[in-house]
Amino acid sequence: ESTRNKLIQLLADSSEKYISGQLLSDELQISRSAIWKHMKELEKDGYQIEGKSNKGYRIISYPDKLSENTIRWGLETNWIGKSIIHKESTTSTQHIAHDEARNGAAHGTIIIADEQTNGKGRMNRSWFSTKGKGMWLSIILRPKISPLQAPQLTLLTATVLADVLHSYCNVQPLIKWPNDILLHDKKIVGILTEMQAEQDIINYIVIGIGLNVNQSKDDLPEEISHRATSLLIETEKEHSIKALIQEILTTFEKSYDQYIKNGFPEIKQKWESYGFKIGEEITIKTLKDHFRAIFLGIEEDGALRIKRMDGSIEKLYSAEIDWFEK
Ligand code: BTX
Repeated sequence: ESTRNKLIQLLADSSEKYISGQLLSDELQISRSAIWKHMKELEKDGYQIEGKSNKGYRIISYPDKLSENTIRWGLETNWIGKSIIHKESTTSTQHIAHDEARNGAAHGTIIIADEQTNGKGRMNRSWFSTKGKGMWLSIILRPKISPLQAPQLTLLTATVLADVLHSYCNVQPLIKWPNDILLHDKKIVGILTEMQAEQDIINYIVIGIGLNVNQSKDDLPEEISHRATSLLIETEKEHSIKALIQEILTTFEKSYDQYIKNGFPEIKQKWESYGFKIGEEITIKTLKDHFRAIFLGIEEDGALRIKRMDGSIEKLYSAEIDWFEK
């Protein structure tokens, strides 16, 4: 397994150029016929490899299957996804991310799984993560911002997903405060932000993103099928999860760097351009209250801005919103 990964890494590093069998055999300390056998194995896994007797080997194309190498290949970022952990199956990428972050994982480390058996939503809810049909991703961040600003990163993440869905998949997403992305009123993305902080410093933040990609209607569990959707359902075609991950990471890095440089105003503006039900009457649920109000948008710090029926304006930091009469 590790020889194989080193081999792929060497081929990936030399990119378009051929790398000789002799060089590979020296680097990996295995025979040239062992190299040849590895190449055959890679081809079985969907790698397209060209071998020329006087030049050596090169990768022509990667399989669509997710792995550390296939995600890294073609990912042009400066700091995000420089370290990638991929699991075929796991309880939750959030669990792995917390373990890794506690053990010092770098800013920008990502954890990705084909399947989660215990995917987490907010407030102990669960997140259905069908095998191979969606993007189940966690990003470890170590931002030098105050813990009070952390919710801004959730809003930022929502704008990144909305941007990618809009420009890359040609759909019209809306963001439901604070962090659900909807297509035709149905949830396609969920975002879960978890933080480890002390007073004024953030140790780390883990942002979990679940994006439904290639589920058919039948793949969605009954209990969510009326409120959930996927890219396949919306666009009637399959999408490459690997390409989506790369697009999302690239867009995330740009947006994050801008946010660190320029602060929240640009994110706020973008968020509001996608904001669902802005200017309309919604139902608001807080821990101790349940009422109707007008949704005005978000505040400079990312809080929810509402107008009560008596005309008073309020800022809310944690609330659930809905738009049905209950
Ligand atoms: P949330 O609490 O806003 O949403 C959870 C609710 O959404 C569930 O109670 C259910 O009604 C509905 N739901 C569950 N699964 C799906 C789905 N696949 N599509 C649409 N609706 C669904 C949102 O929490 C945060 C979700 C984050 C998921 C990512 S995946 C990678 C990372 N690892 C992990 O365990 N969680 C995050």
